[in-house]
Amino acid sequence: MYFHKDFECMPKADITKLQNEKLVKQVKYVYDNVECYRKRMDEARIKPEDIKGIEDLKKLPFSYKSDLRDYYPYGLFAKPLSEIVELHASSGTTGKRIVVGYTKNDLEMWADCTARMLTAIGATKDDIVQVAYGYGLFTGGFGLHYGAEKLGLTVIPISAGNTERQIETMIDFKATILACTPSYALYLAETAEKMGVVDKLSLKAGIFGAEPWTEEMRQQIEEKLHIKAYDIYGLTEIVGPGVAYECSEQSGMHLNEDHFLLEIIDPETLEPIEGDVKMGELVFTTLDREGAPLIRYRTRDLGFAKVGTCKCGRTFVRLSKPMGRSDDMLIIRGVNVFPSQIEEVLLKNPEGITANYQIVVDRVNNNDTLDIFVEMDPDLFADDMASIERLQKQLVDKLRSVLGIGAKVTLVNPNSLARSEGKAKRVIDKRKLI
Ligand code: DLL
Repeated sequence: MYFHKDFECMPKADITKLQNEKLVKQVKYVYDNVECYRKRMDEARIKPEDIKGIEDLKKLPFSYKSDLRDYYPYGLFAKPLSEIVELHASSGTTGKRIVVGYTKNDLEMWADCTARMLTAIGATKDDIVQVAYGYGLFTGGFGLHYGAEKLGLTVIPISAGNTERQIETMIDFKATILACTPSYALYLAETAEKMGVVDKLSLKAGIFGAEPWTEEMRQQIEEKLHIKAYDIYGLTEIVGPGVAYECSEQSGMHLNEDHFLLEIIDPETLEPIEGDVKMGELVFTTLDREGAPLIRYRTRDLGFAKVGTCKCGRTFVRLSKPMGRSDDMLIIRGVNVFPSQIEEVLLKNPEGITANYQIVVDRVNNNDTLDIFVEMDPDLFADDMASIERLQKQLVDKLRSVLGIGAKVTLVNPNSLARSEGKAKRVIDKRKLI
């Protein structure tokens, strides 16, 4: 099932042609309407006429999250506020928040993107979607909502939080699709188990994203909620959810290439990475955004792209699960460590532990320390101390072989770590506080 078959299954050559045409227009549009871009292009001695297509893209300067902060709140908008009909914002984990504005056309395009995403997982107007992403300035709630509405699904706009109530609602209203962060999906599953009502749910699928999650976490969610769990990717700066999404083949996330132009670069050399074997930083250019267009926006997300037609018939490039962010990478005793590597080890060894964990990095006597707290499941908790210690040691050994450095693992009591209703806070780096 497709929402816009003509675009989603467009031959590659036609997509490129369309991107070339849109890029030329978009570059002229931002040059004429956004002072920051005009200045940067003038400094680089580039005129809009120099950009004739994708092959000229690398002549253009990059843009960064710091630009959105420096020009906060409206400095990068290309339309007057009278034409901006909605604002969204993201606080991010560090620094000042950023604001993005949508015109009426931007909202239409966004709804199309999330409608494509829902269609790709097999949603129809007979489905009932419980949107448990936060509504508000965060893009998750409204983004899902607009697409679901466009497709004619029945929307339960419940937003995040009030977990037991969420489950009652899911049961009473017979929700068939759950939309929330993967960590909240696990929390919901855990709560439904505790309430003893998992078999009363009508869910068949979940559409999860907004934070990194591993295949192991996917498996746990699928097993606990008896659903198929789909990954979706997006970011506030580009449009929110609807940038890329899995189809029923689950072989990467289709990027809406007619709206968003992707480059993958080496974050060190800034050179493009060709092929689909190397990991690189995702860089996007919005091809149609009117309110807050972005050219060569460096996301800091690291991933792969797969070119070629998917078994589902879609021709759009497929993104891998983002492997982490270049700015989320922890450097511990000189070694690069991605939190996702730790999660993978923990969730591959689920015997005795749950998916609730926290990573704490600190510096003691000029030495970095890595502490990982993982909740035990109630069975192990009831077991003898020797079993707990044995498991702790096994995890330490496995982590050492994957990360190349030592970590201290502490198995803590069930339900002792904080739960999240939105994006989980897995890492506490105390070194930054010093
Ligand atoms: O999280 C938009 C969104 C809402 C996406 C709902 C999907 C579902 P931000 O708050 O600006 O926007 O955060 C964007 O989250 O740059 C990635 O680092 C991360 N991220 C988003 N989706 C995924 C995913 C929304 N599926 C930042 N896997 C992005 C891993 C993801 N990381």
